[in-house]
Amino acid sequence: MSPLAINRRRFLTLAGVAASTVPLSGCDALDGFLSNQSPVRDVLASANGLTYRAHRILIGADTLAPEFSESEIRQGQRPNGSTDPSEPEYLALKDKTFADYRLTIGGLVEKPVSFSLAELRNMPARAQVTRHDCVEGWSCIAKWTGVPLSAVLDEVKVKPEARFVVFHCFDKMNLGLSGAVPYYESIDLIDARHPQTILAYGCNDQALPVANGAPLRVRIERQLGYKMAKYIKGIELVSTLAPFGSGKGGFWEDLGYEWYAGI
Ligand SMILES: Nc1nc2c(c(=O)[nH]1)N[C@H]1C(S)=C(S)[C@@H](COP(=O)(O)O)O[C@H]1N2
Ligand SMILES: [Mo]
Repeated sequence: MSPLAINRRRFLTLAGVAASTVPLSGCDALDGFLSNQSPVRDVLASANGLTYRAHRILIGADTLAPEFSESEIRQGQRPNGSTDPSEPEYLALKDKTFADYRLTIGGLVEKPVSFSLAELRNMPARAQVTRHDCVEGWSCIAKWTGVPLSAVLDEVKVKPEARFVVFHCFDKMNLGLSGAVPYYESIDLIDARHPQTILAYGCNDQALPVANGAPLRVRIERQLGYKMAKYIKGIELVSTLAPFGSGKGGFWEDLGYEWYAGI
C-alpha cells in the first residue's frame, strides 16, 4: 500500500469517528433511521459528502485502480448478492442465452437508444485484471472484458444537465414486510467516464456467468463491490437521484451505505 493510501484511509477513518460520536437518543432515532427526515440520516449524508470531497481532492479524476497480471487470478469471481435472478423478464432472456437482450439507454441524452449484446461487443473493448473488494470483507481478483461506459455515453450524447448515471437491474431484493424492490445503483459522470469503468460482458475470458451478472454488469474499479450493478437492464442519465428508490442513489445506499464508496 502506498503512503498516500494509508494517509487517505486514516484520514477517512478519523472523519468517520468524528461523525459517529453524535449520540443516538433511544429507540426513536433507530426506528426512524431509514426515514428521509431522520437526523441520523443527515449525519450519514454529511459524512458521505465529506468522504466524497476528500476522495475527489486526494485522488485525481483519472487515477487508475491497480491492475494485476493474469497469473494472480486464483479462482472464479466469487458470486455475491443476487446470483440467480428469478424475475420472469430475466428468465425469458436467459432461456435464449440472452439473444434477445437489449440494453436501453435513456434519460438526459440526445439519442435514446438500445444496444444488443452483439453491438456492445463490436464497440471498442477493454480488458482489465482487477481486485473486487466487497464491503463484507472479502476480495477477489478477476479479468473483466467489456466496452468502456464512456464510449457508450459518446454514442448517445449526454445532455449538459445530466449529472448521474443510474443503472437499473433485473433482480429484485427482498425487504421483508416492505416487499421486493429492484436493485439499482448510480455514479457521477467522473466515475462514468473513468477509463476503467466498463460495461462487462466477459469474466476470466468466458461470457459473463449468470452468478456474476449476465449478460451485462458494470465495473467501477475505484469503488466497493456493491456499486457494481449486475444484471443491467437499462441505463438512465439524470440530474437528480431523488426519484429512485428512497432517493439515496442505490439499493444499499437506501439502507444506509455510503453513496460514494471509494477505495
Ligand atoms: N443487480 C445486483 N448487482 C449487484 C448485487 C446484487 O445483489 N444485485 N450485489 C452487489 C455486491 S454487494 C457485490 S460484492 C457484487 C458481487 O459481484 P459478483 O457476484 O460478481 O462477485 O455485486 C454487486 N452488484
Ligand atoms: Mo458486496
